[in-house]
Amino acid sequence: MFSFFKKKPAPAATAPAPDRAPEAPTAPAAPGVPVPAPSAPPAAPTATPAAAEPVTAAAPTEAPAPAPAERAGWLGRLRQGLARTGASIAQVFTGTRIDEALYEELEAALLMADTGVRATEHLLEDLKRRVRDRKPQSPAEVRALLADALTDLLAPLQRPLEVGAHQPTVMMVVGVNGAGKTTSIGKLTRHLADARQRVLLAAADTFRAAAREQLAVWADRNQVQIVSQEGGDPAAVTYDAVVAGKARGVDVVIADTAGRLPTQLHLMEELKKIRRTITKAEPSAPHEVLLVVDGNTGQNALAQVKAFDDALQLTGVIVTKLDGTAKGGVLAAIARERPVPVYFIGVGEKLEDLQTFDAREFAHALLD
Ligand SMILES: Nc1nc2c(ncn2[C@@H]2O[C@H](COP(=O)(O)OP(=O)(O)O)[C@@H](O)[C@H]2O)c(=O)[nH]1
Ligand SMILES: [Mg+2]
Repeated sequence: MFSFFKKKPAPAATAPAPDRAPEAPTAPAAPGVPVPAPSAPPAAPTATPAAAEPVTAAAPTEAPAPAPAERAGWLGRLRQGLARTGASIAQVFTGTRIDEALYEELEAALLMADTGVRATEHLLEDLKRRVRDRKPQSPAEVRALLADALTDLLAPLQRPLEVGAHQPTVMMVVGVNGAGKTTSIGKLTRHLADARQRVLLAAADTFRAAAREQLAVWADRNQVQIVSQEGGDPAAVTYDAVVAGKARGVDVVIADTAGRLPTQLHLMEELKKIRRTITKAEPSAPHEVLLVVDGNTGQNALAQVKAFDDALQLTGVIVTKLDGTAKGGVLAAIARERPVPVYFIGVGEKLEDLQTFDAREFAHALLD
């Protein structure tokens, strides 16, 4: 689910759009209030003159609860995706004794699940501490303690994406080819549009005509605007989109980028250039730099988080394809080694397959 901040007064009431000052001073200190899950009816944050407080859209009358059936269906697909990993970890707890052999088996199972050495060590130490404190009587109880330890490890990754503190909120979406960037942008756009956010897409993957067309289909489907330019320079397209977004007073600008380049130019250099260009168009932007990673790539996903974060200072991660052969442990590795918030996880290609990340829910999907 998203959090929204109270919308500022309509741009027309303040100053002409092109030379509006950056809106940093109003950046709220407190987290926003959750607004309905993607498919729920829109919360419609209304523009009022008092702009400082986070919107109170969580009030039952304004923000109906997330559609439970949809979330449950999604959770089922997540459980299914993680079932094999879950089974091999569960195997560790089928015995009758809580001994060193159990911990050794658990270590192997966690490593197999892409958890990585550091997060595995952390989880084992934490688990042993919990076992000393709580003195469980059976391996099954130890497994419940492991779920607690995993929840605590993952908790810092759980943070809602917030829009509304800036107008527009400018997001740049990056990641290697095929990770699911364009698909995730499409789903995200739909969720934002459902919450009555006006979205403008920038087709900054200008290298492949197919990429532009794919984004245009999503734009069309969601009835949002798109800035696209055949064979154009990705940075120029993004710049135009941010300028247009400011002029038109949209709520969110999302730039889709390329994951592979046909030229000699290094991908990271190209993406850094896009990032700088966004800042030229709006000094407070980009407000979000989101990395999309394919959950199937295991420890490589962690390497991607580190590399993209070093180059671009990520604000969030979207982990896709946890419905396939993904092992899931990589989230623990990210939490331990590069804790960038995981805004969403994807478990399929359909719209409702992208949902917010919840640490406890994920830990239990994996371990119950
Ligand atoms: N199974 C599954 N497929 C996905 C998911 N997200 C994206 N895909 C598929 O992955 C492929 C690549 O996605 P795309 O958005 O084009 O990747 P991009 O190159 O990063 O823009 C497409 O076939 C998508 O339908 C997901 O969560 N689960
Ligand atoms: Mg794409």
